[in-house]
Amino acid sequence: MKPTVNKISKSDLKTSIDYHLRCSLCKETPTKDYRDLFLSTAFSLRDRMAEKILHTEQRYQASQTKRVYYLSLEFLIGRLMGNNLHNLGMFDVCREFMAEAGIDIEEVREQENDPGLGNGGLGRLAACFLDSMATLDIAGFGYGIHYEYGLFKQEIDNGYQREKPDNWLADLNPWEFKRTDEKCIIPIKGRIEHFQDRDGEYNPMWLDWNFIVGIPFDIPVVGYGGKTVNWLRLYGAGSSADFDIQIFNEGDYFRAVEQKVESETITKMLYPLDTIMSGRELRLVQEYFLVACTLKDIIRRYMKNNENFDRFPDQVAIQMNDTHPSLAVAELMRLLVDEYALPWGHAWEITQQTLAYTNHTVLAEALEKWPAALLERIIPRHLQIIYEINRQFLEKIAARYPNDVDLLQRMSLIEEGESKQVRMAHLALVGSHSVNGVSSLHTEILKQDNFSDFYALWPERFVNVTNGITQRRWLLGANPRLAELITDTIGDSWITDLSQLRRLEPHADQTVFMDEFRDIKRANKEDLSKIISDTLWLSIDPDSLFDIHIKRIHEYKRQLLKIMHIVHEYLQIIRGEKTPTVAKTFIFAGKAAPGYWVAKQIIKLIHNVGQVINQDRRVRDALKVVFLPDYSVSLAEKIIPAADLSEQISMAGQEASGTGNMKFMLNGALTVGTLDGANVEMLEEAGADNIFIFGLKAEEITDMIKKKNYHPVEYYRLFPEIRRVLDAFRDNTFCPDEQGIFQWIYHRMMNNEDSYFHLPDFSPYIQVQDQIEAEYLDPVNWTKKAILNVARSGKFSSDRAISDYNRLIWNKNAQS
Ligand code: 26V
Repeated sequence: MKPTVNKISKSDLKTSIDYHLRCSLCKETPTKDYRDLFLSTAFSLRDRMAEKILHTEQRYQASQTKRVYYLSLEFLIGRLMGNNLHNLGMFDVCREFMAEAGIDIEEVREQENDPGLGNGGLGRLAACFLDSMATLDIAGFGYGIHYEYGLFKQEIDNGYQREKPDNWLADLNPWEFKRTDEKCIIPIKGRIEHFQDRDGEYNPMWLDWNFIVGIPFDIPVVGYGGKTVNWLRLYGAGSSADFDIQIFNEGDYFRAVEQKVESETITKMLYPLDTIMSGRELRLVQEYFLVACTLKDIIRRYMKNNENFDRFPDQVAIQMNDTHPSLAVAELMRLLVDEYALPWGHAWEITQQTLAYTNHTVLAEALEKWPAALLERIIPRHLQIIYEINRQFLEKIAARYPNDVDLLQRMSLIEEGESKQVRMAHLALVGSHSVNGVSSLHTEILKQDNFSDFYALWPERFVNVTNGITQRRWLLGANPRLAELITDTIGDSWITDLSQLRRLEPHADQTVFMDEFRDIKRANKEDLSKIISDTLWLSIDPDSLFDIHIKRIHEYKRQLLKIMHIVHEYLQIIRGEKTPTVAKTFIFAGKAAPGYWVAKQIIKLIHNVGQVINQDRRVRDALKVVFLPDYSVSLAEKIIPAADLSEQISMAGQEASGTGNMKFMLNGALTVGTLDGANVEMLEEAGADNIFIFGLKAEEITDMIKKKNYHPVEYYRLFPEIRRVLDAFRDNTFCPDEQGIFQWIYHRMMNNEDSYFHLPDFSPYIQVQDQIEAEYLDPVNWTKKAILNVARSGKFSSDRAISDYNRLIWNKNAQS
């Protein structure tokens, strides 16, 4: 599909940009001010997208298309200018227009804030899915929160992470439409009055509630080719002017202002993934607020064409991105039963048929539970509904498996204990017709382990949809050199059908193609070296092997294993045990949750190891360690195209899928990884010769945990290379001026505490790294493998993932 629909001439674009410079920004034309140019270009694109939103809507209306609503507390959309230009088919025209005025479009793109409305993989996945739904012409819409402050900005001070607020809206956001006319009112708090209706049926009333106002902000989402423009609707919280006036009239000025401030606080900031969320009342309110605003909006739209709810599941699919929006189960039931007076059973059928749930993690500490007492205070009616859902559910279980009290306790939506807790995953599972994991390994683990009782009950509900990424952002946008080479070689159909990349395979051993491919990688590495030298004043050799570990800092992702390997290499070289054959640059980036002590220590460790190694003349030409601060989507776009080696070394069984792994593969890096998440499928696609797999498998680890036969101390005794690295942490080798700060690592291992299995995987990791070094010495062989990785990455397009959702979940009962 070629983006011909939108052909725009340079002079039309100029007219539009000039118009916005003068009329929207009140600035003189022409201008060389990058910020003004960014804003006026964005406004020009928004004009076009607004028109297309209306056309798209007319089409959806005419065909009565089923609509998909993707509910997520996070959308990590990244900068939009480049992506919108590409998808509208206007990138080249815009670049030329700017070039003629002596302006580099990249400088203009740099002006855009990168909205950090997500923590990591889950939020970025949601953004890739929006791009794919629009490109596939699916009526799919994102619903999320208009946080005033995104994820904190990371600064580094003496190697320590410092968090700074991310006030991304301080400047104008040119993409969004604020739709005050579509604001909604959401009830909260209050009490339940236990009434009976005329027939003597229980009919509770939710009374004396306060209310919050939800104000939608719509951001257009344009599909490639520009035919379809959907939108992402983000709700900001405000208070009602009418309500304020009432209190004002009562003469209580301060209470009126307090009420306003309290409401607006709800969407102030995104919560960073932290250890315990259940104490954070405001987070629960955010989850409820999103769900309540969204369902009101969905039903309002549905009711335009319908008189009752009979067609609701045929017209509406709601995907819950993890359990964060799982209160949708209770809220939809409340709306149907309390507000639209449907019988419970009918409402329940509709709810189940409409909702679907995606699980994104097996980490126990990440499974959401909320204290029942908190729910009772914030949303008393919902707690009642959850209890009723649970009562009916457990009744069925008891009938089917009599006398199994244990099972009832395990499956209950309520965890009994000192204080009752609501298990949100169980609520989502029971209230949906589908639950999916995000890679085949992850889905298997859900079936066999976390949700095995539910799998035994409803095997047909469990589906796998392996994650994917959009090639429009992660290749066409992020790696223009490689994109051009590919298009010159096989045409541009890969932009909307990534499986076409297979046609590169015959070129994988053709000298001319290989040389060009290698030159591109080298040019990308030069670009990244420049960024590193500009931000860190560190000079990097673009011919060194770029070995890259970028993602959230978490123990299960094992940045510590990577650092142990670096320390091992360093010690080997300075002790004369190894003559380095390949110069290596180790690049890290990632944020640690503000309350996660170990993760923050790991950042400090990376910096200190870097400081020692980068200053040591003995390894000057062999090793460099770099930590790029403030990881973000736009930084990832610059780092990934420059990678030779992609580190995906999580403890097996812990990384649900990973999506960074796919981005590296698509950009011609080789992967070193454990058999975890989607790495398993990357191995299947790439072939064992083209990926470096090492380490324990998920079931081996489970087995060791079950048998309690893993003792880190034994590894310390048995393996000199482990001993040496751990002793270096104990002996302050990397903190001569800050004595003792890394001893916790040594002590943990000596205490037999290594929950993430660093030590059993250490020797295999070193071995595979030695193999990698040897293979990198043969550039022809390496380049061939890199090309094969690109050629075989087609499965990992989010277009494939969205087609899977569409077929297996959103249209399960449809004929197509
Ligand atoms: C949540 C929490 C909460 C508190 C403690 C620490 C912690 C650590 C991780 C999480 C994960 C939240 C869900 C999530 O982001 N999962 C990621 O989803 C991606 C998209 O499916 C997937 O590729 C990643 O493997 C998965 O970690």
